[in-house]
Amino acid sequence: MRRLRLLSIITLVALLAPLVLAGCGGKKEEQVTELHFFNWSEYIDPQIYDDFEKEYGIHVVEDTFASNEDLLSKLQAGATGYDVIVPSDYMVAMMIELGLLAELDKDNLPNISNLAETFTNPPYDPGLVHCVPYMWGTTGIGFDWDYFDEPPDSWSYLFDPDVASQYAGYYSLLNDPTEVIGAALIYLGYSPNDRDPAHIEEAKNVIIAIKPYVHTFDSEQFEDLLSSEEIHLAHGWSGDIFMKQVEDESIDYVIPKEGAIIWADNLCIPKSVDDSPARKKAAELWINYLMRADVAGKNTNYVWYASPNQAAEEYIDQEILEHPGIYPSAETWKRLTWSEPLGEAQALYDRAWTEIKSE
Ligand code: N2P
Repeated sequence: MRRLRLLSIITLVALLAPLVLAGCGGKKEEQVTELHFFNWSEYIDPQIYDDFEKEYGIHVVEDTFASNEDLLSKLQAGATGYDVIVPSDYMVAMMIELGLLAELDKDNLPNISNLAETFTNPPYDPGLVHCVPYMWGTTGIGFDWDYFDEPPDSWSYLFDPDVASQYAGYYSLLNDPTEVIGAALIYLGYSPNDRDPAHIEEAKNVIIAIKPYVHTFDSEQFEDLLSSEEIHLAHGWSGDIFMKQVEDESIDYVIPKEGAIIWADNLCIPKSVDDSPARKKAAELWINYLMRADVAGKNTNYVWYASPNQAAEEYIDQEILEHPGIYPSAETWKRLTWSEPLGEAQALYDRAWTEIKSE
């Protein structure tokens, strides 16, 4: 009997304690100890996760996606577990239109003042209402000098059957509809944002014709495949190749003479996070941390992608700041094109991609 009374007192105390405590300190916010970051693969210095956790007690869990279209379909399928995502420019515009992004509270992002002027008002998110730029780069051709006397500086290496057949089985294309169809359009002399159904059809047929020569469609390991000499050419992203070059000097990267796509990836918070003020705050804390000058500098030194963060420059290695493959010259800039949201034509690209992949 006495035991029973003691037990019920203990239960009562256990039940009431949180209420009493909450009452004392006003309404206590739920403590966030874990954050889910949905990023491209190999796109952050992992040390930054440890540093952030040490400083703020929040553990960042990383999950990776391989393309903007992948990221979009996960969100559209109802994924609500991600606190911070990293879409590229054109995808930011699409996501804003679809109502998938939360608005940022600038009061929680003082480090936004570190950004270079040119990145503070991008056309895909004027005034940085939803996102802040993370890194930028270009999409070109990675290659292994052991197999070339001259850099393979033309898309014909990948898309002209006469040339591409010489590399049959030894090259990869990104597993990315916007990049692959965009590159084929550039090869054909069109814009990577071309909306003419006949041109998109033409690009699709070019890709289907060379598909037998493609070793693999890959966006996450192409630099490793180059290094292991499984492939000699890779349609790929600048920084991934340069990062690999550090350990394998025979690997290099070239922006094709016909032109290429330039892109900027952005840190954004999915709309669903608005339901939890504590999670939203933690997400903003993480974004603000990534914009801290020393952190952004350290990150660029690791991933070899250009930083939109002006204040970070004093922390970025000179070798990177002066690298023409990372910060292209004015001359090269003229050949670069940003991807745009395609509106109605998006369906044509989607259909073309499905046909390419199922051929
Ligand atoms: C990093 C991939 C860069 C993202 N591995 C291309 N938008």
